[in-house]
Amino acid sequence: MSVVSLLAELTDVGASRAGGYDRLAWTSADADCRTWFVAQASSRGLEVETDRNGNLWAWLNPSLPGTALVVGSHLDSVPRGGAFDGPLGVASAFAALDALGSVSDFVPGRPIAIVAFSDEEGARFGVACAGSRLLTGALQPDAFRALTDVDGITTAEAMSAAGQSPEHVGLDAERLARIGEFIELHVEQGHLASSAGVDGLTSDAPLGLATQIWPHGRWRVDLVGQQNHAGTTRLADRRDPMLDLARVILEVRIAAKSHGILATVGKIRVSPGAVNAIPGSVSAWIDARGSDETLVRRAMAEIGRDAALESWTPATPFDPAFVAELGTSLGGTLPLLPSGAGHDAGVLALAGIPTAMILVRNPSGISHAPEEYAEDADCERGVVALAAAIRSRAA
Ligand code: HGY
Ligand code: MN
Ligand code: MN
Repeated sequence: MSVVSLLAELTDVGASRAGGYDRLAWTSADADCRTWFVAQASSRGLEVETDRNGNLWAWLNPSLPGTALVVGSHLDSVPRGGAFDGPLGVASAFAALDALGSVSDFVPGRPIAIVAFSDEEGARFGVACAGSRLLTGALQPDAFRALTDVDGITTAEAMSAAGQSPEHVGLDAERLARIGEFIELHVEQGHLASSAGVDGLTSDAPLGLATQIWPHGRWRVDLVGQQNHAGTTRLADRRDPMLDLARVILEVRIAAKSHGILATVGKIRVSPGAVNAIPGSVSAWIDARGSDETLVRRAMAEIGRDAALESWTPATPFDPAFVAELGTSLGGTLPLLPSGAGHDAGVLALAGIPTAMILVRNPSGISHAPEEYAEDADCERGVVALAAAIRSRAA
């Protein structure tokens, strides 16, 4: 089945009326994505399982000796996310196995698994790559179970409601030991490369290999005022945290510019959130990233405000030898790019697993938005490359 057809099967899953996709972790849309994964895996005779952390696995020849080659990505999205961030990697994995299955001389010499990591975006509970971080022990069970969404629902309650026990989340050393290498195909996100002085993907070079993931973190700032009536409280008597929020948002942009990093206030929560009440409190979340960890830390120190760090990803280089080997097996011409976006591949790399990412050109330069896009022909090229990568690593 082509990757374009596989993606088309997800067109209506979690489609937002406002455009894009709402496939947040442990919601009904997430469940529908999981149903799609199981159906694709089962129809290919792959052995399907959900691990203790909610990650989905589809195994080809699991009883073969040796460690597995794992390919895949994630299926969840940010609110109003794009169609490709995550699903392109999972759909391409199924399409690549289909392509190899039709090649008579492809006989896997090791187990192969397709994975869909759970809650990569951290859009509902705030911590990115929750499924892969639990798997590798980078996220502790208690810290995970304490996370809540905007309605105060805990991860444990959301998982239980979705039929997945949260009881045994955490490091899965036995499963980790089975993973020999991981290759994640992913849609290119932004033209960061060009700003980093590296040519981004172009129509002449629609595929690339990631060299690293830039350090990035998420901070929360809580601002407290005095809730009061909007129509009866004199200006002089107000303690309005919204004014403070306005200053924080400006300070974030100024600090980002002066330190040469990227920083965003993309999420706020206002209490009580009534048009006729001065807020009593406001929470804001800052996403800050950059090529240099020191610059990110310095910028955040400049903003101050007791910003509480909620999620941190250190600078994550991919194993250069593994990336080089993969590049050679793919013809030796793919451009090498840094990734400003975080990925499960980064979590596995930090756990010591040889990991690489195949990036597929996104001419829109937009991601985490409905306009995110990859051309059919480039998606097909990605499958050809992934199939070649699997063949070179698993034959
Ligand atoms: O936020 C990120 O960089 C990724 O898309 N989770
Ligand atoms: Mn992604
Ligand atoms: Mn994403």
